[in-house]
Amino acid sequence: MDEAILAASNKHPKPDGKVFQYGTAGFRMKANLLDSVVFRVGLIAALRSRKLGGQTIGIMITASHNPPEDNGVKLVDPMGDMLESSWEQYSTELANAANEDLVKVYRKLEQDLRIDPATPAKAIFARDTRASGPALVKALVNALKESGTEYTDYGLLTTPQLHYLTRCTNTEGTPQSYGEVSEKGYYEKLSEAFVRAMDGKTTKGALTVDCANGVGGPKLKELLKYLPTTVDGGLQINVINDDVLNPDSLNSECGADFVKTKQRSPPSSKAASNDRCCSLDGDADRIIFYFNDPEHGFRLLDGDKIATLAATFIGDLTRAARLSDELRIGVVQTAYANGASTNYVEKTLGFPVVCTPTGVKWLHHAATKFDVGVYFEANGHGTVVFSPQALKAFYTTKPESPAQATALNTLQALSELINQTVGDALSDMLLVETILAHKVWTPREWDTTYIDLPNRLVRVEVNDRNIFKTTNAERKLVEPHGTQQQLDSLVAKFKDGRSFARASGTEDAVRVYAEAATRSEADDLARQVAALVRQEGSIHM
Ligand code: G16
Repeated sequence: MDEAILAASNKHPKPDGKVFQYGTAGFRMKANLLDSVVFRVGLIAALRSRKLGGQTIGIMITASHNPPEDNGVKLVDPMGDMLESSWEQYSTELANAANEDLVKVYRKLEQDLRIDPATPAKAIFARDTRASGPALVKALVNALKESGTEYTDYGLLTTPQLHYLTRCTNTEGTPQSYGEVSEKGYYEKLSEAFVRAMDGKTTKGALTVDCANGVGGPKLKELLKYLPTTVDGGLQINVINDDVLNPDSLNSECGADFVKTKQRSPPSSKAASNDRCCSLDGDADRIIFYFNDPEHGFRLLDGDKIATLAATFIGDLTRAARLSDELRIGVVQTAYANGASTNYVEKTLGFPVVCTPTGVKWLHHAATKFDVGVYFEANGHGTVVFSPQALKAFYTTKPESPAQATALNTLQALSELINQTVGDALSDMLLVETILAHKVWTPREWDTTYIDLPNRLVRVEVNDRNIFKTTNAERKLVEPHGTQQQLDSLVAKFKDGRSFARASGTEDAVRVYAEAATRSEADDLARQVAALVRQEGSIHM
């Protein structure tokens, strides 16, 4: 087998001098550099599966919100969550092994991790719509074949669908079965839960969905076939930016990242004032809502607003179900969360807030410490996870009133509707529609629950982003030395000012976030901190 792995690996050689790093969401870079990485990720999947006694590992080939010329690859653990963090290091090690040492490093990992090579290995994989996807799939398949891994190719899927299928595959036929192991099973699960959660309520007006010209477009259209039609009081959805034939259009002037960072609608949107709109990202694991207010212009309903909406609704339901004394609800955010949202959750809703570093893996983990863990990054990536105790309470509590019975029924439906494995734009979209329908809210009413502090996110390109090292959930810089003090003195000049800088784990850039009392002050603070980062980046080369 070793000779066969080496021979296959020689067809996917590592480019000279390139250093790879398993980042915020796996390996991500220009697609033409990824061939050897994807091959080696296939080998890691084999090791991980064997280590876990032959459970199925998921592999997703996507670069999500990144531009069309990028691609990436990430691993999914058997329950559908992100790869256990200690394995990121092993993946990085194997990705960086010299071509001639690859088999040696692979066997050493096998030995060090006490993996029995005779254990069967299984993997499933899928990709998004990027033009570079099919060639990378070939590299992956070569590695899976040569490492003796049984695999299923699911073709094109959204990232959350692949997470769903990974969990379904590993729980099939057990009491924890998560659903039917097929794409159809995913649509059926979501649509049945949606109908049940809506409980006869209807939304008002259409929802315009911008699909970022990514895989979310065809998958949303497929989902719509399973959902009740407008004739039955179902959703009215206008799909825009669903061109998957022109590869250059992906995430270009559209999508969740564009809307969040530019703080404006995609130019292609024809939505009228007050119309509900949302944008997915390239692999449909993020969603952002927005609308145009005739008085105040563009209004963003980002991940923070989705988190507060979900926490409010589920909090009300647990009270009505008389479960609020026994279930702990908490909200998990990152440093990007708007200060006004954190304040609102803690002071108005009365729920604890936990702050973690960027990356769904961190938020998800922290959220599982609650019975109802609501986690969303401000960029729209998130979900709500329910503990086994919460699920037991939803399903076994004997209702003593019709109101309690209704609340329990809605909670059960939500636990099926909300993807328990990872943030899922399609599932989150249905969750928001459900809540707005129950509350009979327009986006404007949702928007006014609290007022965001004006904020600005800037992307700064530097020579080496890795010199920017942070602590305290990425809120403070420890390196380059002295930079944080300079940043603090800039922030001190602004009313309600807050700012931080951190290296992106998915793009070759440093991100600067700033918020302040007014729009112009937030912009000004962001500009000044970005200039500081640029300057430090050029000094410490
Ligand atoms: C990925 C991660 C998210 C993260 C985002 C940006 O999202 O899954 O948790 O917020 O990258 O990360 P960074 O600021 O480190 O570049 P996606 O949607 O691109 O997979």
